[in-house]
This record gives sequence, structure tokens and C-alpha cells, in this order.
Amino acid sequence: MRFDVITLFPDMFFAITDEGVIARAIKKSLLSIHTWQLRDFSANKHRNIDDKPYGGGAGMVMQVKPIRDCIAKIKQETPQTKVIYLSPQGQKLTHQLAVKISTFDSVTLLCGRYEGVDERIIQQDVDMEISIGDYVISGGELAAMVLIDSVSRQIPGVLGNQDSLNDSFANELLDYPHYTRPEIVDGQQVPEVLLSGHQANIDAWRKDQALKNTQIKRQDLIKKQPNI
Ligand code: 4FV
Repeated sequence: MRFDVITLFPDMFFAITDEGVIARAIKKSLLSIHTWQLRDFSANKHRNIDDKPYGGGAGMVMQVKPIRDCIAKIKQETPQTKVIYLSPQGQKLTHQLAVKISTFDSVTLLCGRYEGVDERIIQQDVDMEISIGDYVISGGELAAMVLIDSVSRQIPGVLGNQDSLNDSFANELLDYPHYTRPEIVDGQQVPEVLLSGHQANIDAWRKDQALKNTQIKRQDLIKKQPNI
């Protein structure tokens, strides 16, 4: 899978391309990340890509032309790319949406700054508007990295032997509790069943714990899926 990222801060993405699961997946050619410095598509020598909003008001708006030219350049390399704009107004990023996006061959992530992008980009160039949550962050870059990480986990081989099947939300439930050595720490004991070596009992206990976790912490998920 190919990720193209349109951003004013391409170096931010070293956080995922140089470290951890995503870095390893890139080395294994399971995915690729191509950042595009939007200022390279500016029409002026000052490399501006934003301007004051029509109608007045605070902040700056990212202009159409540099973004549209950058998308056109990306589409010369990957014509089928889906353009995703990260924005608080987008549909919420969920496990199901991450799974859906992981089936695309390539996506282009447009990272907003300031007050966001000119509406005409959303109307004509954006295929999906996605939000990582109901709050405002300084730029779309962190949201893009969250999306890349959650989507990449769904790509076979990215997680190696720790598959994402037991991730919270993978089966509409939160994850079960996890324990590791030592068996007792500060008087806290690992549940006996996990020491039994009886895998069927362990699996049953984990499923029950996942359900209890969900009932306690996320009643809303139970209401959505009453049959779980
Ligand atoms: C955001 C979110 C988000 C809004 C103004 C970037 C910022 C600035 N993106 N989910 N919540 N974006 O707050 O995706 O342009």
C-alpha cells in the first residue's frame, strides 16, 4: 500500500518512517510513504500557500492552486489514489474505516494547517474527509500519522506474528487484560487461568474479560452490537 502525504512539515513523518512497526513494514516493502512539501507548489518566490479568508475573520486559509497542482503531480505517479482530507468535520476514524482504507492500493493524505483548506478543494479534489476525534489539533499531520498507523496494522504481514485480530474493536469489543512476568508484584497476582496452560479455558476467560471490559468502559459499543 502506498501513502502520499501533502504537508508543510514533511520531517514530522520521520516519527513513523524511521521507528517501529511502520519503519519495519517499509523495509519489508509492505507499504511506502511519500511526503510532498506543499510549498514546492507555491506560485511565488516566498513559497506562500495560504492567504487571508474572504469575508474577514482570524487565521489564514490554504489556497486551492498549490494543493490542486500537488495532487495532479501525485496522480501522475498513482492515478487511482484516493484523496483523504484530515479534518474535524470528517467522518470519524474507526477500526472498520481503517480496515476499508487498507484495501485501497494508494491514498493521498492532505494535512491542513491554519483554518484549513479552501472549500473548493473539499468540493472537487477530496474523496473522503476523516476526523480522528472531536477536538482541534494544530495540523493534520498527527491525524495523518494516526490514520497511517491504524490502517497499516490491517495490512497482512505488518504486525508479524502479533496479528491485529485481537486489537480492541477488531471484533466490536475492547481488548482483554494482559499480564506478564513476574507472577506476583506488590501483592498483585496474575489470574490463575493464565498460568494453567489450558488454552481453551484461557481463550474463554479472555473472551469473557473482553466482554466485561466493554460493558464497563464502553456501553455505547454494546448498544451498537446488542448480540455480542
Ligand atoms: C483534525 C482532527 C484537526 C484543524 C485545523 C488542522 C486541524 C488545522 N484533523 N481530525 N480533529 N485538524 O483538528 O483530523 O487545519
